[in-house]
Amino acid sequence: MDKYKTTFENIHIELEKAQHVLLLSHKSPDGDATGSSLALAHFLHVNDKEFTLFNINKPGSHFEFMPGHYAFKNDMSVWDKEEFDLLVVMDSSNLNHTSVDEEIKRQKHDFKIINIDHHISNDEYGHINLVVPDASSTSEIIYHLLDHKRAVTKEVATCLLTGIMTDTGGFQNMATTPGAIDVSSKLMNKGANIKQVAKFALDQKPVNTLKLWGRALQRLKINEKNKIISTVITTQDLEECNATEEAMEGVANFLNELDQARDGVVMVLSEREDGKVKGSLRTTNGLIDVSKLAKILGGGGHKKASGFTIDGKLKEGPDGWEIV
Ligand SMILES: [Mn+2]
Repeated sequence: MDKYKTTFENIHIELEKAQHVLLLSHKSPDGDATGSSLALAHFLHVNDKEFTLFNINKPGSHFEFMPGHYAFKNDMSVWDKEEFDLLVVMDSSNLNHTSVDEEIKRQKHDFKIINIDHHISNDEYGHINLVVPDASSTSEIIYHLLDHKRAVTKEVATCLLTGIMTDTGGFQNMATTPGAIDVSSKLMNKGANIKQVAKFALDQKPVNTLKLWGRALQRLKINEKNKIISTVITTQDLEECNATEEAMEGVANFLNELDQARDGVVMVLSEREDGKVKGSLRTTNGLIDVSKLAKILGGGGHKKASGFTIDGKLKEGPDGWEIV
């Protein structure tokens, strides 16, 4: 992380200068988006900085163990009421993923953007870009940024450990690097509550989520020839299971663990409420780079985990499911 020291310094200078910071992360925030933005919120709070912690969707109830979670706002009036001069966007490879890119464009006053992320496909949309594709998670990057000021408290540590543990699938997927383990051990030394993280962020699945997963598993298709395992989730499923979009997130990772998925590609197509279909791609095959496939379809991500979004709806026809 040594080569990022100047960037850390520049970010701290901007944070210090700012009058009002707006903290933002991608919609349907996962453990990493929630944990990294909450950690920075704790840091600003301790330093008596005025800030607003915003996400278009409030984090799921299984993240409520994270200290300060109640500070999240999803009330759109924030965008008319508050005049921020610094926007920090975390875990979002482009501004589009925040679902408030239009609001950002609409702002008439001057503000700077700091972009902190670990996705290789990051657009570098910030005035300052701290993009570290080798990092397991944005939370791992935030650890180094805050440790630069010796500012990792117990509260911060629990939030950041959540981000690392969820993005590495409990230290099991390809993102599990020595760096991720090293930072996690330091976070435990700072008092991070690993038991809570494991219980609430990893193990506990709301019944609504399990119902939704049940539908996805029922529709599982294995193409032996092309080694593609796929399934679909519709907005009707979401409604009938009373589940949120975030509940869909773990399905692709779960399928990627299956023995049948070894060396193949996992694809989960999920219909979104905004008339789009999201595709999640996973592979454990060292020779396959699914981010290339995602890029062709207008998306991006990592070599082993990527995604894309296309306009359309999912429809079941005589030959199976298709995007129409
Ligand atoms: Mn992440």
